[in-house]
Amino acid sequence: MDHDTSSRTPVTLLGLGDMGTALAHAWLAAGHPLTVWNRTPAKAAALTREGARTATTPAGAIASATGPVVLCLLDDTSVAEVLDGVDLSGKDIVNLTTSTPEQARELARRTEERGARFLDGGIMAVPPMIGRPETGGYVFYSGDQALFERHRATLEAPAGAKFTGNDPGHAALHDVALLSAMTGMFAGIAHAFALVDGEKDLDRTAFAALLTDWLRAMAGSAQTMAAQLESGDYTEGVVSNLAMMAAANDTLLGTAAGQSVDPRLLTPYMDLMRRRVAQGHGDEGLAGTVGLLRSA
Ligand code: FVH
Repeated sequence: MDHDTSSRTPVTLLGLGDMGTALAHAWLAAGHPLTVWNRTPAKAAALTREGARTATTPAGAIASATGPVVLCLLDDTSVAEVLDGVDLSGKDIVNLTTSTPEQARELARRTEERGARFLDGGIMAVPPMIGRPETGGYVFYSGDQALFERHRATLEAPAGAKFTGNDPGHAALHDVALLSAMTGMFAGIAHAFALVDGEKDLDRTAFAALLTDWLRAMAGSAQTMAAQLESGDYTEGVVSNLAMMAAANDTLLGTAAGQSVDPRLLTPYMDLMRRRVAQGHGDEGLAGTVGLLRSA
């Protein structure tokens, strides 16, 4: 790379797992001077050959940091262990470790008490998407907005950056909300494949293409639900009403039984739909199930 590294903000990165290593390569490729630390030092070897400086302790790495100190560790417990007893005063801490909103808020409080500025991040990408803008990977950030703006260009080197607000828990909340929706989608996909799996003359690859197109077409229902939740009118824009969908669930369950498929991934949500219909809201869409979940 022929970047002028003297003009790029130096980055300090703690954690060289799969994601940390991908981030490290991206910052080096973009010409940022990089200091790395990892609990298992061998993981830094290749990066050192590419020009990264290696620190032997988290305290040493952070003490010499003049730009963002990025943590990309396994979990909140490992972050606490790595930062334990380290002087954070005047440092810019950016935590990209997956956490709950409460963990992020608590970490913000603890690091700011120790004199640091704090940003939390939630990575919406897998390692091969890092450093490749065409894949659409990005990171949610929340916390100190001035800190985000100061380091925005540096943070955008590995992946896009979306600031979600001053509440340090909001990046994690966005991250976990999207991952939760993804988990539900994976459950639906597993159920769909289970239905067709026993059929000898059914082409799974062709079926996957149909499934993908259908899920893509249905994903727009999130916008309809958002509009209904905003207005409080859950009948607004309804094209498929809840009473009809709840009745159709019997067909879904009957088919599962006929195909010898356990319906357990579907029935909890079907129960919510049935409860909402029983409350007299069969003319609505699905927005009413949100309130039922919140009062669970
Ligand atoms: N990889 C992915 O697909 C996802 C994509 C979305 C975001 N996640 C989150 O990113 C964080 C790091 O994930 P990772 O893929 O790098 O995870 P690992 O490869 O398992 O590496 C874990 C690193 O954490 C270090 N570590 C673990 N425990 C401790 C500890 N007690 N003290 C110090 N360091 C610790 C570990 O060190 P070592 O095992 O190499 O010595 C790795 O550097 C994570 O929050 C994902 O949820 C990734």
